[in-house]
Amino acid sequence: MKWVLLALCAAVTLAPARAEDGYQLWLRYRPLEKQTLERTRGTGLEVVTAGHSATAEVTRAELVRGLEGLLAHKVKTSDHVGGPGAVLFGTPQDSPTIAALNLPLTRAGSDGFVIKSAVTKGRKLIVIAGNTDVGVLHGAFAFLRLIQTGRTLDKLDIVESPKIALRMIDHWDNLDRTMERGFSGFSIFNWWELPGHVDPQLIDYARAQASLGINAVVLTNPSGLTTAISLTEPWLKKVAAVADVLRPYGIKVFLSARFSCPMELGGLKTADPLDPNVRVWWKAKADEIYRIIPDFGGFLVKANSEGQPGPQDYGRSHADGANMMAEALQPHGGIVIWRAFVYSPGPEDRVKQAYNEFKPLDGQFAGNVVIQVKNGPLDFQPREPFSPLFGGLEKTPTALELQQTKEYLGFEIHLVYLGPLWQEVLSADTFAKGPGSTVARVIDGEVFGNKLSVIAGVSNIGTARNWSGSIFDQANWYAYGRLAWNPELDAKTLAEDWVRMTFTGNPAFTGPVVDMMMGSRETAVDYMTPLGLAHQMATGHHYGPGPWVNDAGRPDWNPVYYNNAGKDGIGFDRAATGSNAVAQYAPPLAAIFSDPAKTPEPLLLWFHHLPWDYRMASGKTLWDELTLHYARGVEQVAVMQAMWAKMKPYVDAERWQITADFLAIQYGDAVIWRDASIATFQSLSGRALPAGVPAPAHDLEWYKTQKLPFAPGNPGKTASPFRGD
Ligand code: GCW
Repeated sequence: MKWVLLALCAAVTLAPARAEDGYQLWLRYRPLEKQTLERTRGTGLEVVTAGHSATAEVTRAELVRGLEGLLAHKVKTSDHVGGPGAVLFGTPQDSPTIAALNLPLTRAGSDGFVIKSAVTKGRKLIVIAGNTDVGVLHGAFAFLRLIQTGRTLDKLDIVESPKIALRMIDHWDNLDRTMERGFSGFSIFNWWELPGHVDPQLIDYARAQASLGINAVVLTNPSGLTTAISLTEPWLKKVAAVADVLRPYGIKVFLSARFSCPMELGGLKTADPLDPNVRVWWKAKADEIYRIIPDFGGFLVKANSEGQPGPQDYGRSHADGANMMAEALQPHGGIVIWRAFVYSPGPEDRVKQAYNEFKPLDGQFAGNVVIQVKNGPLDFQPREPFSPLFGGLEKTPTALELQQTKEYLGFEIHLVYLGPLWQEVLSADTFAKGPGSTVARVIDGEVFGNKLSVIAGVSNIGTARNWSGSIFDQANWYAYGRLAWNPELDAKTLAEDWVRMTFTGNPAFTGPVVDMMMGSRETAVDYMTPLGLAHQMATGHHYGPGPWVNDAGRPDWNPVYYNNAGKDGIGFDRAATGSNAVAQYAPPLAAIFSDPAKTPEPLLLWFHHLPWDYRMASGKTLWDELTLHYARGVEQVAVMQAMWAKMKPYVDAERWQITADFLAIQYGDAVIWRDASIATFQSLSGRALPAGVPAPAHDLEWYKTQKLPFAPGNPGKTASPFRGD
């Protein structure tokens, strides 16, 4: 018995404590496959630096860790090139060897890098250089990525610098560690233990962010009292401890700030931005913050939006409010990121409201204010046109806000790769200054010559072992970060890189999996909101469908408001005959969007209310096309499942299983989306279903009675017809 027990213990200790659970993200550094390894022979034998900063130290550690893992050999470290096959990294200030190479460092800017194959004193080496230590760190991660993705390491000659200055991740994390719209556990910021103890996970977090070139994070939710409490001294000390961990990785911290802080924290009777005492309070607060965190980035502000306090409470404008905070931060070099996500009850089409509020203020904002705009004018839908504030604001820099956490795309459960959605937005032409004025070129400052350029992604990161709630949601974090660095990158290339780094480079795996990822967004659009429909999610938690929900009596927004379906047809008329939202776009686009025959079909019902028998490009009726889209969405999830089943031999058991399980849930959810939507619209259209579209499993009344009383991220919000009752 004793021996059996001992043998069992030995077996347990020999087996890795956890197999692949996703914790390593895309930084697994597993040995390269044999053939690729052969090609790298003689490379990366030694890591050399002359730099001694904290950033140089983490760069060295990462290079050693990466090269030892990938190349499966021991790596020496040194402060001078000792033999062939070295990787030398640093700035020209620290390294005379680098200075002597005359590298094109002016093109690398402050955050970018040069990677070059070189020869010094007859020895071949690879040089990773930058103008700053952080630029070099970005170069080191890019170099490791080249190896991880099987690129050849001969004759390297790469110069990169990011197109956007501030590449941010915004956490919607509360101080009690719940996360608004978070589906990956709890906040990774353990405020209770900070500043006394820093969880080592925070270092891995910083590594992952730096590997993408992320250089700023907002630690806190822009809604609720978190935005006041986090600005008190004890919390600022906790924030300082986080900032200390992130600093060597080139990442600055920002906080969300509540507009009414002078009242809640300062005991003032008002937060009126033109009141001198209020202005003094903010200045003193900014001084205090910078005493505790000298390189603090600034504030993210959600004001007069969804019940948050703001300048309009005092009859003042967004510009009055933003400028007052900007004035307090300005002496310290801080900025204000003011969100344009505003809408209020009333007769005006919700998607027009942000433009209506902000366009007249263009030109009134201080130089250190950026207006942060969600990609679409509504709210992170599976598909929307881009917000007309991009290109609409000409004198104020606009930041693009994207959402990684899939609030409206099936949470962590549904496999939806968002690269194609973001690429669609970034490459959309605003025509603001003629053709080619893409959203990407507006936000990187090129179109209007803005000094500040910002992109922000709402985080999907949490305490889940796999960080993002599912393995494939890591791809959304990854793709966002890479696009933030270069918004012109291609979503498919990013998917390929991610798959190779996260799983394997075996083409039998990468080919089908990348195809699955690339189609997954359109699949979700098909079973949730095809042909330009939007916000058909049940009010509150946003997971399941509720296309019949009208919430009569609420001056609010609900699925029926958006689908506008009736006996006569379906869709929201935003042409001149309706809300005329089309007029917020530049004339060439307004002309396209005004005409149903010219409007791209994926946006048709966003801009037009059309009869059920309207003829589509295919020659089929709108009704037939709509139902066929729902059916196709479900079919495609089945295709994804079947493909993933075949991938089992290439993936470790744990990561394969969670993905297979989630795909099975997604299939069931997609069926409900299809059937509940078809049952709703068929009750209005009275049309028969075309061949190939199955009849809903239940009648509409059944779907209406299904409830899910609790949805993660929004405890207490009710009414979904999903996954039991
Ligand atoms: O998408 C909506 C979410 C809210 C969120 C809001 C916003 C932070 O449902 O949970 O609040 O947007 O962006 O401010």
